Amino acid sequence: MTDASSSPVPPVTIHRSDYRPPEWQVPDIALDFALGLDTTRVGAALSVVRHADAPAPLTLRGDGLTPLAVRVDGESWNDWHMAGPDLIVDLGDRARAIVEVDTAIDPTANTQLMGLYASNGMLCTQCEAEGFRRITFHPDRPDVLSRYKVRMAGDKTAFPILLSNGNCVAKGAGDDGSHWALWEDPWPKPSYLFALVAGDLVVNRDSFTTMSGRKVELGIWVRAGDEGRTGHAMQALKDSMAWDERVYGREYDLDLFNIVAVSDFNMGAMENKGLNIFNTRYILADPDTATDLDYDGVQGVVAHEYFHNWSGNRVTCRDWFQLSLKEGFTVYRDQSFSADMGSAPVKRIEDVRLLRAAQFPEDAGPLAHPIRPDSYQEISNFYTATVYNKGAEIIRMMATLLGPQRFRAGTDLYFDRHDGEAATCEDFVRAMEEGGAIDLTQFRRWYEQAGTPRLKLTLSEDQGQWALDVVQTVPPTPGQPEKLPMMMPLRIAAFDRSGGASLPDTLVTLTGATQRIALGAFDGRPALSVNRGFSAPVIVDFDRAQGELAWLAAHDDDPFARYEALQQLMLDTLVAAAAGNEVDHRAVVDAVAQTLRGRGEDPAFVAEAVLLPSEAFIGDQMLTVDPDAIRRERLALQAAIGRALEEEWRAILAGKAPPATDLSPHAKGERRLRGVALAYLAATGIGDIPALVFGVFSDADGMTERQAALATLAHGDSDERAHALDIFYQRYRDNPLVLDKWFQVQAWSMRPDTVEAVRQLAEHPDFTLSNPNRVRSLYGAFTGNQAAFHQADGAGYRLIADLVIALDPRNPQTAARMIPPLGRWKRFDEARAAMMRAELERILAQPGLSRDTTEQASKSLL
Ligand code: 0A1
Ligand code: ZN
Repeated sequence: MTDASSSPVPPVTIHRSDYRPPEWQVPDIALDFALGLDTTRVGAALSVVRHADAPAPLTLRGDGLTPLAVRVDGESWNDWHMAGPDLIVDLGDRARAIVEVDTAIDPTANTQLMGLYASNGMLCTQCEAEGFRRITFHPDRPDVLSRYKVRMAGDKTAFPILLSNGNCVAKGAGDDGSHWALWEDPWPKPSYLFALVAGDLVVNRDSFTTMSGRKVELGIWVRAGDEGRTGHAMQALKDSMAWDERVYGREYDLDLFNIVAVSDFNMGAMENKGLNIFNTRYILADPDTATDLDYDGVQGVVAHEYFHNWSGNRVTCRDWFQLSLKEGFTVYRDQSFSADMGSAPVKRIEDVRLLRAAQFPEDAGPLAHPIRPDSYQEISNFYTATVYNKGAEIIRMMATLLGPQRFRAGTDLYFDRHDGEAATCEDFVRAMEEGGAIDLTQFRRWYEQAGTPRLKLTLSEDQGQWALDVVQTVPPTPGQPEKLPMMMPLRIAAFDRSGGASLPDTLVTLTGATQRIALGAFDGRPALSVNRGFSAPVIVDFDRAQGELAWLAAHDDDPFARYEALQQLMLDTLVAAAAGNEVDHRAVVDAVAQTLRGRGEDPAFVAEAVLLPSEAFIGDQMLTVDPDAIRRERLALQAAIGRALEEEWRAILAGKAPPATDLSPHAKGERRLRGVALAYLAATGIGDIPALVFGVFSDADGMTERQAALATLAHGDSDERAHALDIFYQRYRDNPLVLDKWFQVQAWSMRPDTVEAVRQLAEHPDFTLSNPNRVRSLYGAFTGNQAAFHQADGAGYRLIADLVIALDPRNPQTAARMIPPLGRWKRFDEARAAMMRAELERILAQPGLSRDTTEQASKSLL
């Protein structure tokens, strides 16, 4: 079934420069819900106050709604009309009024999962960014903040649990089997933070006492049977609450904090005030069903949503162009939290890997935009890696430039000055400038300019004194042909390879298009460690001396820089090989062997460091991406490392895996390394390996090992592969999150028939377009499988375009998110580029295409 409630609206471009303050504010709002899965009646009473000097009509945004009754100050009212989907109420020269509007909605027909929708028999909401207008007419812009009173009534059997934001202040029952609850949220909030949940849920309860001694009741609500898998999320929540007090001085501000997990959800989770709603994927975890990465995901997302209570809710965004104000800052906060809770270098490696995998390609393609965009057609398309992850890097750079104390002074000033307000990115930067006593005039360009800066480095020597010359360029991006140099912190060090004095870790502030950095005296060319800790989100071009990368991989005192050196060594080898050059694998093999020696101490770091760069990242280094050559050469290098170090890999696997219940960083690291060992051994094609991998699969006492072994087998064509997939399916067919993994490992497969396999999996009885997790587990994994998606006959492109066309009428947000991989056509050969463009055009030719998909597909063709 498709979502008929909202008809396609022709794309209109909204510009940041057009911002005007609201003419009407809504200080108070009372909502009355008569809940039903097919029909929910909504009565809204908005107390409105005019802020415009002269009389102005009241514009209430709607999406697929019909006003059933309109009253003003208690009287039936006729002075209203519809302007497209919106309701315009003429209030004459009134300066304030109570405006009541009744509507009715059908949550079951809401397949977009925006507004109020039904999921598994329960009702829940998703309002960010513009979903509230699918529930009732409202200004629905983040600079209109209201105090909410919510009354909800419904059948007690169908909806035993009734939740909304704030505190439950009254409840009761009717004599017809219904019951009701009244919720009040004392904190004024924008409509995108409104939430309501009604359903049959069970709770894991706990409590947290804040730094001022207030006791907060915590509840994690899930479907019966899932409560045993909420412990990790609860611990993450309590850890987050304590961390935000300790690190940012921020205390929680209600007596209640609820989280509800739902299985149908477009994104990861949502920070609704006092009532976070989560994708089950980021709440439920136990060792039998969740991998260590899943555990980390739960911890990171619980923290992210909790941290939004200050960076997002207490201080919100003035308009959606400011999205990175809350998202970039909150990602930076959750990254810092996870680093504190586990291994900081490993966390940094993971964050940088994600940035390079998701954000760098975005910044280099047709959908590139600054972290504070200048225009959009559909805001849902701007929940991007740029706004989130590059946004976090921008905050991190300010933290680096200021140092911890001054950064904290800046954030204190920001929170104090803007508490209760809808703020801008400019407000944040100004607080950093004043609190941190720094001039960030030039730094503001990070908010304005898209594109990943490139630093071209050269070393020079004059009478034994060495210097580093840096040339900075920022590439042109759509609408921004010319760029100015950015201000950025660059951490460097230089080592004398023969053991002489070195230049220790040094922070340089780059500002110029060209800049010379004195390194001091060295006997010969020093080994340069640059962009340590990834201090700036840039691409570095630097011709290394023979053996320099291998030396740094072994000796650099910054773990991130050691990781980078080994990755660069691998990349150089792979890019040369994919371009058709003869390469020698020995340097990489030796460096991997050397790194493996540290595995006893820090297996997690070693596992990250010896992992080969992804196929996509190798492609990013090439003028024209050659997916087949990349696959071939990467497998060849993997096999070479597998064979040369066969004994080491076997030794890693011969040891006993730590118990799956041991979630210490060391145990997680050991499991990660075992997974890497499986992949290296499997690449060798040695005869007994499938049996060995199958043994790991069968003996596994938890999902980390089980999934790693299954994913490894899924690349091959052994009997063990089919057997393991079957066992896994039979065991977990009733667990949707684990079944997602079953689809995912097959879509990731390096087998040559993966396009066809994915097409067939889409016909599987357990596949459905209604569940975004399932769609992502099959098709999202597939687009990440470079050689399969870019199969030379274009079948992969067709598969994704067919999906977009089928999914768009039902869930435009999720459909539009599948388009960016097709937009990378400029990076591929002419034949592939033409086929990718043709699929984008075929999508655009569909009648009634959503605004989401239209914007992404049309921009992707430019
Ligand atoms: N603010 C949320 C992200 C989010 C955005 C839109 C959504 O609509 C489906 C849902 C969630 C976050 O950053 O976690
Ligand atoms: Zn967020």
